[in-house]
Amino acid sequence: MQERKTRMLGAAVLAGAAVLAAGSMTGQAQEGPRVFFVSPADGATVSSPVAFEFGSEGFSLLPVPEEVETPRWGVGHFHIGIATECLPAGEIIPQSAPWVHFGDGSAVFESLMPPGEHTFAVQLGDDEHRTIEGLCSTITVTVEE
Ligand SMILES: [Cu+2]
Repeated sequence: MQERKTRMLGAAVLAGAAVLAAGSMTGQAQEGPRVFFVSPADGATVSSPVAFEFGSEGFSLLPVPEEVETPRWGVGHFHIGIATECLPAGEIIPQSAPWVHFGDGSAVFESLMPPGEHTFAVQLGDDEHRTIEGLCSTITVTVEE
């Protein structure tokens, strides 16, 4: 009888741990999906051509289909804004400078840049290239002579 009680207590402790784990997972989920620069780091000094790598969490990166009837939910592709800031949510990202689309689903890019301090934006767009709330981040780097 005593042994059984101990086992039940063990189960209760495990259940408590599971609740705690679920609680911390909920905490992560509240942060939601995000996009970011894997490199360069914000504030870094780099040489030209500048090599970029984009990253994301909580979002599927897939090539844009040839024909889009309805943009797929939770799916998008990267865009880089060169020497510019994030666009507001809900806007269509222009198919022209300073924006470059990665409709093939890629996450790397190289760009020749003049020396000086430049801001870059990585912004997610859906199949219609429309920006999504919260899915953009910027870095400012210094390109050396
Ligand atoms: Cu696009």
